[in-house]
Amino acid sequence: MTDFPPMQNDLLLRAARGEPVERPPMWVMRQAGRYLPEYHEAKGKNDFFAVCRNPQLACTITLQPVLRYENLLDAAIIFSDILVVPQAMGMTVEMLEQKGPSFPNPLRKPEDLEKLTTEVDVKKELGYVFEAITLTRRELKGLVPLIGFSGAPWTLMSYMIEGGGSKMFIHVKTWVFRYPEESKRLLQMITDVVVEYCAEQVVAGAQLIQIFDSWAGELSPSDFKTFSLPYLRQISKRLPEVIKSKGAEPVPMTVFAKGAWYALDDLCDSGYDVVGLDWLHDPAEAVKIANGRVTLQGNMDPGALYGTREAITHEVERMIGGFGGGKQKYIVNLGHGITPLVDPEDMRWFLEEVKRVGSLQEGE
Ligand code: 1CP
Repeated sequence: MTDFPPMQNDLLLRAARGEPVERPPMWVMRQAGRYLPEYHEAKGKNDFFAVCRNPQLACTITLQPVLRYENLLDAAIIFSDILVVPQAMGMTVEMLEQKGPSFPNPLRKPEDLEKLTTEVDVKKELGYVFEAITLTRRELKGLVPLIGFSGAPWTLMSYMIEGGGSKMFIHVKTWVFRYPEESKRLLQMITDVVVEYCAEQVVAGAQLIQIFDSWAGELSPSDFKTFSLPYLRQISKRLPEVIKSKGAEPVPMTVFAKGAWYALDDLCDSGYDVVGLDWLHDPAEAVKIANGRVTLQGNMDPGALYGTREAITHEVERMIGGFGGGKQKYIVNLGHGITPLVDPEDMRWFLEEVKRVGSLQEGE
């Protein structure tokens, strides 16, 4: 195991473990990325996945928001993408400028499963992610914890079958309703890779793992229980064991199942320490449902960052107030990733207001 510098700020880890904190920690999904001019500068003309595969560049971009918003952000998230897992399983994924990810040969028929690599050598295929994590953890010098992540099996399956982003999910729904058994076989193949991938991220230095189920909301409550939840549960159950078998210490785990508001109760019992919420949840309602079982993370509408300063302040007060002031079992975030064209100074205002409101004592 590598020795890393001691932590100067461990608010995120304490909140994730359910310990009381002076103020709620904050970070923002997709905080390293397209709204930052320094991201475009560092990326230059490089292909997106070439940047992911370059540990030095990935480290630089991961640090950008932490340095720009010094003393405001309480976590870094490693710069990478959820689609490196399908790549490791043998699929080609390209990132098209202005269009997003594209798979030239998506899985369209159950026979296509034979094209996937069966025994994925995660350390070999994704070694560049682990190198980037170790380098970034060192460069962070203990400033804030480093988050590792993976896509959830259902979300990754959707991309692998649709061949990119989707509005109607025609192809993956065809699988779910025509080939349910083959769908489960694919979900299991992805789950096995995700467990190994997340474990190696922790061995490399990741201090919390977040699983992004960005397309959870495309499933009915009943289908979520069949095609997503069992695999999310498998990950939370197996991951700590696999981490220990590699001689490392398990870390807190977060699940973010976007759109699956109906599943909050189940997610609170799914073995994760933290449950991420999108902005369709009313904070006070979510607190009631969670009833102290997990730490909640979220959930301001990312669109509020296009609003006035007054509007942002109002939303921050409403959010933190709804989560009961946030001194326990709460992590501030947006309800989904920060979107392009947000003014980085408006993001600063958001973070400053979170720090101010989150530091107020009861009655202030
Ligand atoms: O700070 C960070 O969070 C940056 C690291 C990061 C993360 C956590 C990136 C960089 N991508 C992700 C996760 C990711 N990627 C998710 C889960 C989170 C979410 O729901 O937003 C998803 C669904 C993807 C897939 C993806 N990659 C999309 C969405 C496409 C669609 O379906 O509409 C896109 C546009 C990308 C490209 C991408 N990934 C990351 C960045 C900075 C970019 C933009 C690339 C560029 O134009 O430079």
